[in-house]
Formats: sequence, C-alpha cells, structure tokens
Amino acid sequence: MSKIIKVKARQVFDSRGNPTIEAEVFIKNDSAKAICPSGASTGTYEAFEKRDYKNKKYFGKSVLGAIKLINLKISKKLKGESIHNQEKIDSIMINLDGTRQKMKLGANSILAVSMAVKKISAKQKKIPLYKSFLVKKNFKLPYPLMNIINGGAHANNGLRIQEFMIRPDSAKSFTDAMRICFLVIKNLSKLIKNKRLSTSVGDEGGFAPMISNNKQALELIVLAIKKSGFINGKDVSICLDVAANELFKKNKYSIHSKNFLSVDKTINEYKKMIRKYKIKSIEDPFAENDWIAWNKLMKSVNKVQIVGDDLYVTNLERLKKGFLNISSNAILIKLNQIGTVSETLEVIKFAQIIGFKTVISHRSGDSEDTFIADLAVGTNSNQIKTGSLARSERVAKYNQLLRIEEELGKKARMNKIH
Ligand code: 2PG
Ligand code: MG
Repeated sequence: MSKIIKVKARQVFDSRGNPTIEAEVFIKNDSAKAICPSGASTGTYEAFEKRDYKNKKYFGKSVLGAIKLINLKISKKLKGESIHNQEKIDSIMINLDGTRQKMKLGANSILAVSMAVKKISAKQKKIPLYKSFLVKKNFKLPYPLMNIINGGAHANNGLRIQEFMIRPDSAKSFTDAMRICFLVIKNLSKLIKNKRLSTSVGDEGGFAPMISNNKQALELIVLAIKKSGFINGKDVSICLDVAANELFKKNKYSIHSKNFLSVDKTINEYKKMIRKYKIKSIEDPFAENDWIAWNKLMKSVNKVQIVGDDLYVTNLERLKKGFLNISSNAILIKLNQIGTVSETLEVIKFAQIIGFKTVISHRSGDSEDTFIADLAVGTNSNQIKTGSLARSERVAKYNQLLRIEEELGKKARMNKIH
C-alpha cells in the first residue's frame, strides 16, 4: 500500500504565467501532487532551476526536459520505495543528481517530487500535512508577514526596496492577525486611491503604485496603520525585504536612490529608518557575500530581526557560516532554494537550535499549492511570508492557515515573535 508505483510530472503554470513542474506520486489506489514555485530575485547559491533554456517555443522557460527526467529517471529509481521514508527518497534523488547545486536533475524536478511524497505519506497515514513534520503536539500558528507594497524585481514602479511588509504583532489568533492586516490593507488602498495613484498589484499581491521613493511608501503604510486604529511598532510592525543583492555594486549599496553609499552610510540609513518608522525586521539588508557588512549591522542594531534569505539560501553550510559570523538572527526558508523537504527540515532544526527565528516563505512565482502553510505550523516557525491579501496563490496559504487554526480549535496558539 505504501510503496511508490510511479511518479508522473506535467508542465503547469505559475502565478507569473511561467511554466513550472507539477509532480504526482502514485501508490496503489491513490496519488498526491505538488507544484514547484520559482523566484525572481534569486541568490547565486540557490539550487539550480532546470528549464529548457534553448527551446524558444516558451522563450526558454519551459520545463519539459526536467519533466522527462522525472517521468523516466526519477520514477524508475523511486519505484518500490516506501512513501514514509522521506529521507531515503530525498537522498536517492540527491545521489541520482550527484552535483552540489542539483544541476543535473534540477532542484525544481526534485522538489516537486519530494513535496508530493510528503503529501501522499500524510494522506495515507490519514493525518493532516502539518502533523507530518517536526512538531507532534502544541501546534502554533505563525505571524503573517504581509507584503503590502511591492517594489524591486516584483514590480516596475522604481521602488528600490523589494518588499514593504506588515506584521500584526498584537494578534491573539491567526483569525485576528488576518483581520488586522485586512484593515490596514483596505485603508492603504483608500490612501493610494486618494493620491490618484494606481491600486494595481505586483507579483506578490501588494500594491505597486508608481512611487519611487521608500519614504513615500513607508509614510503611506504608517498612515494606513494609524487610520486602522493601530499603533505602529506595537500592534502592527513594518518589516522590509531589501533584497540588497539587486542594489549592490563595488561594495556600495543604493537602497534609496541610484546613488550608491558605503556600508557604514547604508547602516546609518537603516538605523534612521528603524527609528523613524519603527521597523522590526529587515531581510537581506546586504548582498549575499558581504559577511562583514551583515555583522556590522548586527552589532549596531538592537531588537531588530535581521533575516538572511539570499545570504543562506536555506543551505546548512551557509547557515553555519552565518551563525559563526553573527550575521543575522533569523533565516528565511524556501524549499526550492535547497530542493528537498528533508534538507529543508534539517536547516530549520539547526536554525532553531542556534536560536534563530525561522520564517517560511513563498516565492514571487508561486501557485495554488499550500504546502508552506502546513510547513510553517509543523515546524513551529514564528512567521510566514506569503504576500498580501490579493492574488489567490498568496491568499490560498493564509486560507489554509485559517483552516488549520479552526481544526486545532481551543488548542490553537499563536507563535512567539519576541
Ligand atoms: C524574496 C522572495 C519572496 P523571490 O526575495 O524573499 O518574497 O522573492 O521569490 O523573487 O526570490
Ligand atoms: Mg528575500
């Protein structure tokens, strides 16, 4: 009953309309499927995303080659394996690939299969997916980090910082968290309309008005928080993803304008923003190899969450380096940066042992798959970052968390932020 009969993959489309992989794992009388997401502002050290770069029919973006590899090679290798042995299945695929960054099979092929195996295993055990990860009882819901103004590589408005997020710190439940974010987003929409700017949204569902300076975006959010009856920095906190890889040239950064500043000056700018807008979390404030700058920032700020995304790429070796270097106090977790469920869990476990906060994240190109919502609860992760309350591929994750909260009933608790 619990042996894999075959794995079948197909090409489907992500939220940006780009081809991606859906893998379906079959056992006797049942199957489960999973879809791989895809990033836009990717780190150099991420596992490889395999596409048909030379096939011009889909501008080089199709994944037909990767699908062939799943249907022929991976399916054959996994036939007869137990769906409950996730680590073995993942290591079979890792070995079959044989490269550090999963260059041969592609992390997108491997991950789609890995997630589908996890799903079919939970399904067969008749347990909800969130109960199949690390936590076995006392489940906690993560705080949402909602990306309500999109910039950088996720919009074409000229905003240099990629993500302006809110976190409903005073929420007592996930339902409450959603209501707080809902109010701020609706008020923000009104404020943007009043300025005669567009309320159309970017790749992650946040507004993408044609404004090009960070200050304007931050002030709109501060006002929206106030108009909703909340206190900025207490009830609701502003959080940023700078995605500084994109704003880096010759050891300098251009976080506000096309003007590039030294690391020390950039740190001063961060400190000013933290003070003025009560910013509580900054992701990727510096580039992926600028370890010294990360450490300098850690030494000069207090009580601010510093999150490594492109810095760590959900990779254990890089996380260990960051820990020794005192580079951050939190890590962003993206399954497709590393390419298997087992490796992702290993990184989460280590991060929690060293006292880092774990923030489970979507990709800017995502799908209706809600795997990460369950992953956040099942790993006791403090936060989840999965866009705004717009675009169904983002909202789907929040809706899944509402279902999980309902199922947990009286036992449901929010996680700790501080
Ligand atoms: C990020 C992500 C998700 P992308 O930088 O954190 O918000 O973006 O998927 O484009 O890398
Ligand atoms: Mg990021």
